[in-house]
Amino acid sequence: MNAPSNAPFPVRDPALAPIVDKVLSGGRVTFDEGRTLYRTPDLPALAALADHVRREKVGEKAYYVHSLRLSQTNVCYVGCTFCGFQRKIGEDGAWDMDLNDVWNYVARHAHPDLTEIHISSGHHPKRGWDYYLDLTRGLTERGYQVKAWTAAEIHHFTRIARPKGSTRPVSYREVLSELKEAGLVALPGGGAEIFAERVRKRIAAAKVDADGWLDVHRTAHELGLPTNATMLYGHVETLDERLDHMMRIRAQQDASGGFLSFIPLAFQPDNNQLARELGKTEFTTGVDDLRNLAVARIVLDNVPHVKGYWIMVTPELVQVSLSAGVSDVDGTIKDEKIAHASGATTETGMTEAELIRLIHDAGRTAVKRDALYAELAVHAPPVRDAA
Ligand code: V47
Repeated sequence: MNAPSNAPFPVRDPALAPIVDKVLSGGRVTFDEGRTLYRTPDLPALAALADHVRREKVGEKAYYVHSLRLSQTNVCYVGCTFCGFQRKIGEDGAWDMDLNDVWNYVARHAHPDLTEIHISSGHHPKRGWDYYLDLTRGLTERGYQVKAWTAAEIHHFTRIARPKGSTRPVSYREVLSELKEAGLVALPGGGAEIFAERVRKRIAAAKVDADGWLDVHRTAHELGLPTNATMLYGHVETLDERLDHMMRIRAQQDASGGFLSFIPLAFQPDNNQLARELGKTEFTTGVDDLRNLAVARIVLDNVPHVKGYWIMVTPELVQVSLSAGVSDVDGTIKDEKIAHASGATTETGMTEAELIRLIHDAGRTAVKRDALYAELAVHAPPVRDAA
């Protein structure tokens, strides 16, 4: 039995029907309505609603970028319990590239279509501020768009950017301005984890707190640097804490407007302390992944894109999620290390042809973008023969 609703798709859950009608008429969901989205048994209607919101925003386009992931070090002093990537200096498996190592690495992965270098690495306790500026500048000079430095790293930089002998704290604004001057074009969304203090204390106690994370992004937006936002889910957080996380991002976006995309990150449960503490060996389920992406698309009505991160939830799930709110499939990535250090079972990269096929088989137009969503090439899906 369908519940009464004006939707152009069936809605069976009577609790969902008024929310569907509200969203279809342009309304914004409240926290309580978000709870209903997370709990409804009517997953097809939830996905159809998210799909409607996606279509209103981007039409039939699904975006990807030709990218390279650079993890120049896995040395990190922060000690987040969910992370299997981190090593201490001198520990087995630790690495730390100097600038020449980085230039050689990038030259090894060079490709005529490579546009974005996304840096994702550790907080090295010894590297000085100039190293990060030189790294950003050097990659920019080689013709790449640098999307780099999470809010947690920006927070770390305010400590190391202080001139010797100075006691004056360096601000987020100063650090970000210098990086922008060196060529930085955007910030990735990492380090957000879950904002709720209860969870943060357990999984990322020594990382920048929620207010600091949001403050860095606000400052970046004010300086004209767009950013992304992530949410790490599938560990100890409650559904209310996921919603609280999204609501804070939505409020920040209302205020400063520079988020380009939201990326839910599914907890990878291998080789990390949190998985051991929880006795967890299973990945998030497809329904949880899909529901989470759909809820994000509906709740985050002011964020242009929801990204399906195929590295963590599989290309197959991301392909299906293109009909449940997702408008971006990230990119070729090439050499992902963080998720794979915690047991990700996917490849560490995909070719552009594979990404285009994934998008086309979902019936969408594949749009190659740069780091700032400028459109570089449009690949319409091939016409299927009727037989
Ligand atoms: O901040 C670490 C997460 C993030 C695990 O901005 C884990 O376009 C799951 O931020 N299980 C880094 N997640 C990756 C990241 C990202 C990814 C894709 C796109 C963008 C973007 C940003 O990875 C970290 C942390 O939240 N992470 N360990 C784990 N075991």
